Amino acid sequence: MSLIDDADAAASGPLSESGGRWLRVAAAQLGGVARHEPRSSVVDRLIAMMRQAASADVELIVFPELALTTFFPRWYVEGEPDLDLDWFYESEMPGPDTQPLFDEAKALGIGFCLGYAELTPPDEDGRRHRYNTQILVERDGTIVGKYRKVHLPGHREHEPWREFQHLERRYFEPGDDFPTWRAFGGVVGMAICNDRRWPETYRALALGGAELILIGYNTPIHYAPDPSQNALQSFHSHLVMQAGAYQNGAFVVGVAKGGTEEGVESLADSCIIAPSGRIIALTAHTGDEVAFADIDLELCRNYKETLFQFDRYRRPEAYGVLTERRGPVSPPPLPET
Ligand code: CDT
Repeated sequence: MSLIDDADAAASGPLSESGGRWLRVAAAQLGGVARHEPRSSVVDRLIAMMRQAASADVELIVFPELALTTFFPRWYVEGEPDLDLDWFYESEMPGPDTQPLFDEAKALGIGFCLGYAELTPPDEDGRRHRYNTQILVERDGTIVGKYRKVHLPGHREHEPWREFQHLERRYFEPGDDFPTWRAFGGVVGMAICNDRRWPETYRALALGGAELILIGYNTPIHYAPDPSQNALQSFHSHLVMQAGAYQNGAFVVGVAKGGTEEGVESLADSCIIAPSGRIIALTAHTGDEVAFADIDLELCRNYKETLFQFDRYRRPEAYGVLTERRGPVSPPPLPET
């Protein structure tokens, strides 16, 4: 009787050489966006970086989470009478303000990934829904993928003890899947900010074949529930994305809205990570900046077909607990002696 399964029966040996699937990809980090900065001004900044990237023959440029506006979940609207919440959402994509970005991308032949706040048309019950969304746009200007943030961090109610709010759980509904798409010569998936801290994100995407994972983020340096983490923000951000890349044999592009925005200092350190887990491009400053790298998507096979050959080595039958419950259940306490 064999204790191994079918995947083991396949012949194994060193990976054979094959031609590369090269892509030049850029992380387009944004500095702060002011609360009243018009969309047209932000779109001009995005277009400037797009042109810079295109002049270096970049084929895909990745912008951050909620790239079109300031990070508005830092305000509780009822406490901010002149804050029109709906102003921060896009009800069409492209819309009149974002069409120039699509036009420029098509003219330059460059694809892009963009995060924004989405307000849907009314559903059959007349309800409009709000998501923290990211889209993937091919080099011909067509939207090939849309992802809605699954892990919404922060809180729902006003918490005045904080220096600033993090009300994503009030202003957005969560997405509920991690789709992947064939685009840019490979298989691409997306995630948004807090998603990058959860190993399930990368694993779900990799089970959809993801070779390239695009992640925009807004990470305040100050973490109110535990400020001892403030000094570790950059380390933690790189730690999780490097682990996600390596453990899933994928490239990861992590892109910040960094710098100081409305008085809140945010992490920069945007980067491109290889399936080895190593950072191969990194921004040097905290403002608008393009960092790019040449990536060979074939390199994913070095990991996906060896150490992390999922269909050979994973044990989903032993992982039932991962989807059975959300929180931990520890063994019962030891009896008092
Ligand atoms: N945007 C976002 O998800 N930011 C969170 C901040 C920490 S939770 C308050 C992050 O994980 O970076």
